[in-house]
Amino acid sequence: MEKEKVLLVIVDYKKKDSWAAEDVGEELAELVQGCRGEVEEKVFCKIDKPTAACLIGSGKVEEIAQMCAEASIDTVVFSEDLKGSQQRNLENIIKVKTIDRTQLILDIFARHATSQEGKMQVELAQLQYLLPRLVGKGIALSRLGGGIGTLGPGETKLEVDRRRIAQRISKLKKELQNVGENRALKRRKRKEKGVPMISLVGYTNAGKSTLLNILTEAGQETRDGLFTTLDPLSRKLVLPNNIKVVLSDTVGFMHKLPLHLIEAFKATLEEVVEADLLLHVLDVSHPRYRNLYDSVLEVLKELGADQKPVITVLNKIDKMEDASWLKELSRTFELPVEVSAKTGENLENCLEMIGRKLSALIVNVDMFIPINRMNLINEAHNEGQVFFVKYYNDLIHIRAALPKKLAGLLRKARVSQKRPKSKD
Ligand SMILES: Nc1nc2c(ncn2[C@@H]2O[C@H](COP(=O)(O)OP(=O)(O)OP(=O)(O)O)[C@@H](O)[C@H]2O)c(=O)[nH]1
Ligand SMILES: [Mg+2]
Repeated sequence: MEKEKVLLVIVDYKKKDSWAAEDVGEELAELVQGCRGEVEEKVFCKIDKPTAACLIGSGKVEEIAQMCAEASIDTVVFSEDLKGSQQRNLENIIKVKTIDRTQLILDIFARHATSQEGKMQVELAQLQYLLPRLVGKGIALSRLGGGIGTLGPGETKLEVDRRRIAQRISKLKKELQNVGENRALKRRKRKEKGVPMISLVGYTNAGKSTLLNILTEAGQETRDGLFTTLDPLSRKLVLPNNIKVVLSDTVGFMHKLPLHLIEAFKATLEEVVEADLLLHVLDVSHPRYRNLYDSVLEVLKELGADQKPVITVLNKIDKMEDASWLKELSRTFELPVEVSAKTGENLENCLEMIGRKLSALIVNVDMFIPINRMNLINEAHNEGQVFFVKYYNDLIHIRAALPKKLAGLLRKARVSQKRPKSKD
């Protein structure tokens, strides 16, 4: 299939954004590539205030219309959200399909959703984006003939009226709540036993899934592109100091991540909110690493997870020609550790840091428990690290590193008896 030719309109509200307009443009171009489009032109528009009709001034719109005609552009993408009326007005003048950044991101999510839950979350975000834009007539999205920004939950659904969309939204919310409750139940069980939970967070494409794979052989898909992972995946991992933890990968963050998406992915992102420790994976080889870092902090704040203990994993150091400035740089991050998830460089150090950070949640036990409490030994194998078990007539001797809560249960069951005499 031939790539769609795209013209980007980068709207630059003077001083409103911490990102430079060029950087916004560059990331927008990456998003377009993620939708298999080709950026042909970039137009920068510095404005003070948005206009009601077209967001940008009418002179600029005419200019864009002309450029589109000359370069046979298929799609215009705005860096800022457009209202339904603005989108219609722009299309009337430019005569080319015009979408905004949020639609582009939703499109990539729609392309990458594979699980039932992922698909429902994306559909919910799409419909919530669509609903306020349907005011009045009810827009026929099929008019645009498909392609970037129109990849939706299916034409039949998109052609229904506002009321039916609202019904679909509440049905999706209910279904997602059910899935979310299931996940919450599993999480609660793990929590009850006190197994430490670690969440990988970070900008999209930072290397979170690559790190999960190298540490746990999870086999998670990794790719050079945006929003590869949409579904959370958890794996057990034993740290060098014998602490058993659960490590979870999840959806990547982005600068100004649309609120619809954060809301729709709430159940998925609960993993982050409930984690004992966050591993903030940052691609330090990226020219705008500091912006990426700050954007992730903003999303964490949005989620109410900005006060959690965190280790900053400065990733992709193998890509850096001169790593000497890294030492200097790393001081500016919370608990930094430099690694390469690709080559495995310095991962032991990273694991040790995690172990130290979590050691308060784990205790070592060396005790005897009655033989009828064998269930505790099973739990110890599942949730902790067992170094030694020996069975006697009516007692079991166990030495292990266990989550605090489980250790507490063992302590309650323990017998103060001295080690029974054995023949060996
Ligand atoms: N050179 C180098 N490349 C890496 C490293 N870690 C990850 N990558 C590459 O970076 C790209 C993105 O990696 P992923 O693990 O998919 O990134 P992610 O953070 O899971 O991304 P999303 O799922 O989109 O949020 C892939 O092409 C990886 O091979 C690293 O340490 N060095
Ligand atoms: Mg990933």
